[in-house]
Amino acid sequence: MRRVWTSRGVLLPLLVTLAVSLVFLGRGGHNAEASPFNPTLTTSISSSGAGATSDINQFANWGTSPVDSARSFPSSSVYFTPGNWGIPNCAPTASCPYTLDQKTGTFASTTTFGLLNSQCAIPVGVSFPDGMRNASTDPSDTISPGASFANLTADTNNNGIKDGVEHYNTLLNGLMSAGLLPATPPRERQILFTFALGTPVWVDVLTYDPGLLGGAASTPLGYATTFILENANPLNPPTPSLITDTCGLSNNITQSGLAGGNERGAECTNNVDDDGDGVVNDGCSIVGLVRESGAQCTDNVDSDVVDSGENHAANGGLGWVNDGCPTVGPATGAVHRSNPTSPGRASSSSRQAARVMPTRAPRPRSSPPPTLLSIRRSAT
Ligand SMILES: [Ca+2]
Ligand SMILES: [Ca+2]
Ligand SMILES: [Ca+2]
Ligand SMILES: [Ca+2]
Repeated sequence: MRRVWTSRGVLLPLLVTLAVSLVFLGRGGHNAEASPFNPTLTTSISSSGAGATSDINQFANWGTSPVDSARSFPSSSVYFTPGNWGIPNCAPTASCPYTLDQKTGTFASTTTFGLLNSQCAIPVGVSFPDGMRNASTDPSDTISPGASFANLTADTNNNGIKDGVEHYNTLLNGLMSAGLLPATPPRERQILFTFALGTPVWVDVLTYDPGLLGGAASTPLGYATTFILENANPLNPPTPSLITDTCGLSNNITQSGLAGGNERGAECTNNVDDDGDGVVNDGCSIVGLVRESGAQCTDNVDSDVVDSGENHAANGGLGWVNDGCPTVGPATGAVHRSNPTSPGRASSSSRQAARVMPTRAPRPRSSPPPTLLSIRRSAT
C-alpha cells in the first residue's frame, strides 16, 4: 500500500533525495537534525590543457550509512565553476551551440531512504541512464508539471523531445516569483529524469552567470549550478509514494566537455542510425514507463509493447524504437565545458575547477521551516 507521509505536521510529497544541491528546497525528514556537518567533496577534470574541452567530475558525499552519525541530507548547496571557463550561453536570447535533448553529462546518487514509515536506513542507488539533457531556458514559455510530472515527460507533438525539455515549467517560475531563483533566466538548463523505486523523479539543473545566484558576493566563485529536485518542490502536488523518509546522500556528477553522442529529437522518431555509430536510436530518451534494454536495443523495432505509457501508434506506426537505450560512441558535438585559454590560468583552474560549495549546514531541529514551506502553507 502506498501512502503520503507527514513530518512535523507538514504534508510531504515524496522525497526522493537523490538529488543534490537543492537550492532552498530541502525538506528531507532528517535534514533538520543537529548532526556534524562534514561532507566529503572532491572535484577532478579530465584535461587541464589551455582551452581544452574537459569533463568536470564532482563527488559530494554527506554520508549514507545507517551507522554514520554524521550523515545528512543537505537542504542547500551550489556547485561553482570558475568564471574563466568556457560555458556556452543557452539563455533565451543567446545562440546555444547544442540542441534540445542533447546529452550534456551524467549523474548518479546514493540516497538513504525510509520506506513506508520505517526507519530511514536503506541506501539505494538512484541512476539516471539518460544522463543530463539540454532543455529550454525560457521562463516565458512554461507548462505545468501535472501529476507525477506527466506533462513534463509527455511528447504531445511526437517530435521526439519531452515537453518538459522543450518548455520551461511552472515549478521554476514559482521559485522565481518567490525570489528564490534569479529573475534573469539561467545561462543553461539541463534536466534529469528517472524512476526511483517506481516513482518518477524530475530534476532541473540550472546554471547562472556569476553573481546571479547568491548575489554579488558570490561573483568570484564563478558560474553557479544548482540542482532542483522537483519532487521536493513545495509547489509540486503531493504524490503518495513508497518513499516516506530520506536522510543521507552522495552524488556523482559529470559535466561533459563535449555535448552529444546521443541521437535525439527527430532522430528518435524513426528506426534509422542517424549518427552513423552502428546502433539505431542510441541514447534516445525513455518514452513512457519503461526503457528498452538488452537485445531490445539492437532489434531496431519498438520492442517494449507492454509499456502502457508509450504511444506505440506514433510516428506512422513505428512507435518509439529503442527508447531509453544507452548512448554509443563518444560525443563529437559542440563544446559544453572547456578550460580557460590562458595556460597559466588553466593550470590553476585544474585545481579549482567546479568547487562544490555547501551553502548551508543542516538546521537545528528547533529551527523554523524553510521559507518556501511557509509560502506553501499560506497558499493552501
Ligand atoms: Ca534514429
Ligand atoms: Ca546511432
Ligand atoms: Ca519503445
Ligand atoms: Ca527495440
